[in-house]
Amino acid sequence: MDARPNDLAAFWMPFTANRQFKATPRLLVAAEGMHYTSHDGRQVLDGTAGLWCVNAGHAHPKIVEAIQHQAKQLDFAPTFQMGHPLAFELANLATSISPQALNRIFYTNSGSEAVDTALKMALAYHRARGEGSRTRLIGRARGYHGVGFGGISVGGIVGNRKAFGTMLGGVDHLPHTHAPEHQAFTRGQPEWGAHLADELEKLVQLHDASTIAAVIVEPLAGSTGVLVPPKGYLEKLRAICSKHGILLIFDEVISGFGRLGTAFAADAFNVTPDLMTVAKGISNAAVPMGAVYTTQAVHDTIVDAGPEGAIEFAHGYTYSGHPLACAAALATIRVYREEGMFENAARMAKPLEDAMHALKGLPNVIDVRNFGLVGGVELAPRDGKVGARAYDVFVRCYEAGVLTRQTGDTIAVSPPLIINEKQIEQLVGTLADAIKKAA
Ligand code: PXG
Repeated sequence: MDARPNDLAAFWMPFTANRQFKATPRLLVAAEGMHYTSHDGRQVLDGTAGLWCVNAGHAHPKIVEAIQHQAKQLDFAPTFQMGHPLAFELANLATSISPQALNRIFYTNSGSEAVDTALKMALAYHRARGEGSRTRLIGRARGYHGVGFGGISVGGIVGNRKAFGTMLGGVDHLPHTHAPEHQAFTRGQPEWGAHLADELEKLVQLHDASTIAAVIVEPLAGSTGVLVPPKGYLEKLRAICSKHGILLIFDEVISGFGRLGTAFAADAFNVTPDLMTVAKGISNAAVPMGAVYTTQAVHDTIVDAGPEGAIEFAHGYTYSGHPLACAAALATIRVYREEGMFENAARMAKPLEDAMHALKGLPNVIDVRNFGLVGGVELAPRDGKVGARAYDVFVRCYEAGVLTRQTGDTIAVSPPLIINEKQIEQLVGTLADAIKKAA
């Protein structure tokens, strides 16, 4: 076999500046707890939980053991017209920590698949109710819902859309809620912006409720640079959706599983959607997994509408409920519970908030945003080049032993939920130094 470890050409890397990366690669070779080991043997503090997903910390022994055991016991079993016990056991456990109304769960392998599944459920639900005219889907500017055609259609990040044609038809968008002139340096939820939910009423007036199936939003938008929902905004969206028979989908791929100091953003903001997409933290990213939670009403409407013996929802993936993913997720949720990780996230939210807001006043810092165990610091772009300064900060942090995440001109931090105060100091202290050096 011709394995060429020093030749980086064949791997076409996702969401990466391939030429730039391959000129100066950064490789991670091991991980444990709060730290990665880099290929040059350095310990790197994981300030991003991988990609917002390793919420329990790396290589937790109970999760590792569960996967090892399962690989030996039952490597794969179909879930189409067949089943295996762990898939049902996980569904029971996963719905025991979700908002009470969301007591049914459908498995996928990623957040992108969860989003496309939820959008299809919304269409199938209305059709089963005899309202097949409800086909329109509403997303939001700056929304990120993965990279499937459904997800990029309702998504609102131009760079993820412009190269890929005309998208799904019949999609419209709400405006985003980011307004630095009213909100800059807010701790937690901004006071300003709830009225932006009224834009949904305008879309209803434009299209008529009888044509609208669902609204999808991230309760807290992550990828677009940490946008915290204004006070009252999600409540208003909920009320308008309910008034017009529109399903509300929360995309909790990032906000789910403790990220905000509660099991879900729905708990943190006290607003319950009709469907909720998750991934990442459900299995601590140890084996890929995503899912859609729904209300019993959505489930029963679709399932009860099918004739006896017929497949009710013509959708699913070979690996929906993969045994290894189920084993990882079961162990993960138990670990979250047994070790009080959501509670630790809630305790660490304030120290992280204080540390992040102390960045105010450093060169080029134009905003700091935070909620739960998520922080974002936005920098003025360098020489009109979007992202160049933040990329510089990201690289400097990495070289100084801290992994952060750059999105546009924002540096986001979202550490594993097991972080302690000293590690928060190191994370944000390193970030502060890098911001000064990148001035
Ligand atoms: N919805 C949301 C809200 C997400 O954040 C997805 C869907 C798609 O999930 P998959 O598993 O298909 O990637 C995501 C993914 C970042 C970053 O640093 C965020 C994501 C993925 C990679 C990087 O902002 N979110």
